[in-house]
Amino acid sequence: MTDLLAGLHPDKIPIRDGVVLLPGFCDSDLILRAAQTIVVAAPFRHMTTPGGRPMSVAITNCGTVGWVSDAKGYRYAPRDPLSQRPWPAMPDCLAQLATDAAGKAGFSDFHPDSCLINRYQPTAHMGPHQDKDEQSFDWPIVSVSLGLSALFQLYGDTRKGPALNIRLDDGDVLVFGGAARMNYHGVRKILTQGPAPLPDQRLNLTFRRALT
Ligand code: MD3
Ligand code: FE
Repeated sequence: MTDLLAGLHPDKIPIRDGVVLLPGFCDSDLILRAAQTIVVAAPFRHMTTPGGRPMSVAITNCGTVGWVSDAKGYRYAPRDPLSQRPWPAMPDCLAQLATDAAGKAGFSDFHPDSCLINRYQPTAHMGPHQDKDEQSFDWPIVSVSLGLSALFQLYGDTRKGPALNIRLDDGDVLVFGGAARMNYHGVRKILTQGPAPLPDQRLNLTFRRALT
């Protein structure tokens, strides 16, 4: 420990088996610039759930495949359904960030092939769910938070029972793998107090290995 106050600002917080929070791990200005180039090529859109309702969260993707939802269900697809073009490539700096964060959390050799970008306006939320559209659950998921803070909820193997509440702030990275990979989780609320580089929205980037 380099100084007496370092313990008050840990750079790695174990949350539970398989879940590690890396507070302020990323430079949000750099990630934001990379995200903006993606959004120019593949704009945010509100996808429709298989049940026919628009999601309150708007999304886009980069990488070899991107997560999509429509009347046919949830899946990863190689092309943007809006443009019929391949999703923008994942910038090397983003792939590197995900590999580095996973490594710091104890998951070596993570090489994402997909990044889902979620945009939350202050009234948006994401109900409790599992991420199970990937071909293998052996890889972790790396989540990067930018802009407004969120109240994130982590459940266990069911969406019943108590949730762990975690506030995710700008620049925070959360890594999920191993025993927690199939945990239910959701975004309860966007927190509009406090300064943020993005004053009126939250972006969340989740790096995934969708294909084997
Ligand atoms: C826990 N996104 O896109 S990221 C999602 O903040 C999603 O936008 C939320 O859940 C967001 O699917 C939460 C944190 C996260 C991502 C994947 C997980 C938590 C997870 C997979 C398993 C367990
Ligand atoms: Fe999820």
